[in-house]
Amino acid sequence: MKKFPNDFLWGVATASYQIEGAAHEDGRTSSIWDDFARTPGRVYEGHTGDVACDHYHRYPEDVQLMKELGVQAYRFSISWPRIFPEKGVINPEGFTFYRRLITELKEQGIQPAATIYHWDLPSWAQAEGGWTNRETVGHFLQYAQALFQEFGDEIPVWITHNEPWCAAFLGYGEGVHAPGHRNWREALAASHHLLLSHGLAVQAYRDMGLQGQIGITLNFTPTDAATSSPEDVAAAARWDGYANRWFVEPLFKGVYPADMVAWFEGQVGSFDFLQPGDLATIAVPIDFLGVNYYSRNVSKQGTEHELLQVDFQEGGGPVTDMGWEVHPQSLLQLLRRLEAEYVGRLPLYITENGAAYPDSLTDGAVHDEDRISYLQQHLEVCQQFVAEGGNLQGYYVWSFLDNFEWAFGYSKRFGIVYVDYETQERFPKDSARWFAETIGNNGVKVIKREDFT
Ligand code: GBH
Repeated sequence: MKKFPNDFLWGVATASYQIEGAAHEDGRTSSIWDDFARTPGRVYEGHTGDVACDHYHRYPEDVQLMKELGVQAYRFSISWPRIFPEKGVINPEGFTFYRRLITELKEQGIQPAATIYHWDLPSWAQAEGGWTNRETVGHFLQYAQALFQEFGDEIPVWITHNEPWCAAFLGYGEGVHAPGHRNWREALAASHHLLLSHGLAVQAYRDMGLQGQIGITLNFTPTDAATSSPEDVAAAARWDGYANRWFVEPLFKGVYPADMVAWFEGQVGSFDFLQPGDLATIAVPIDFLGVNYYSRNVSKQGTEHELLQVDFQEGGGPVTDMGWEVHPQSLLQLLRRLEAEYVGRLPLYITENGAAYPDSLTDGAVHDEDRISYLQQHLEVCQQFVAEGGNLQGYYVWSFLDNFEWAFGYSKRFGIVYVDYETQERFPKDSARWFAETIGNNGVKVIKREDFT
């Protein structure tokens, strides 16, 4: 079996709104996801995160389960409206839950990695325009500083934002995530303000002299052209510009990609939200890049996506319950490209990778061989990248638990642990046991399908 380096970090990931529940407890006010979920027609069957996995109350049991699986690191996110239920007002009770969680993790020898923003913007901030309003950047900075003050010495790994592409473009452009707006000017302004708030938070972290690592997590969708025609190649380059380069270029090169600036200005007008000095702030050095990878896209010139004038085509490989193609080779190409073109020797972490499948619980067991196969194939390419000398330092599975899958509610299960939402009982799936063995071996154990019961 090919091994990972001895210090390779094995983790699991979640996000606050997707698992915590306790939506009205200990002073928490609403976020844009509470509001969005309550808007008819936005989330599958009107599901909300009110209870979710009730992790807010069950965290000791959950951390215990992580320990039993041998998990070394836990990536979770902090709920902004628990910490700042009102503009400018800190809620000390908001810190209490996270302090207890961190204590529990430390007792079990699990390293905490905190995401500051995983999409649950306080409703009070959205009332003033949310991420389209430059003032939200200042509110985020204040929130981040409060967290550094409170937990800076206890949390060694910080992720400013999770997938600003989703927060900006799915939230303000495509309207499928909160706050559900469909306005590309807003979406572009939001993308810029998210990036700017990242840079300011990193600077604040440095100014406080904290000794941990701070970075950002981006989602990447490697994009292949459906044909070699110049139109389709250009369409794929546009999608790549939108899905990937729009975020990674300002972060690592201090510029927005020129082809995309020209395209967006042609489509939606000039970039009046960009102010002198912003790009230098965005490009402030960070300690690692978090990579979320699920699938690739195959694109061609078309009309399906109005802003980009792109159509999508099936890749041809097997798909998960989300309809996303299983395509591990694109992860390998992505990691190589990031190193060659953007990050150089900066550490990379896979901060999310995983798959939804329609699991069924029988006699307390879930035989999720498709998920094992997905994880196995993606970890094999991680191993290959490391063997080539790539600086990939860890891997977090998405997700530890089945949870609230945003617009899909509870209808999609990404967990390696099954959650019975009636009883809140947890059942480790076969994939959890397989992952535990993988961690134990520090290498990818290849299980053949015939070996499943
Ligand atoms: C992540 O989002 C989230 O961080 C996490 O909270 C969530 O539960 C998890 O993944 C599973 O969805 O076809 O080019 O338009 C991932 C969101 C899904 C964003 C796929 C990009 C397709 C891009 N990504 N999506 S494209």
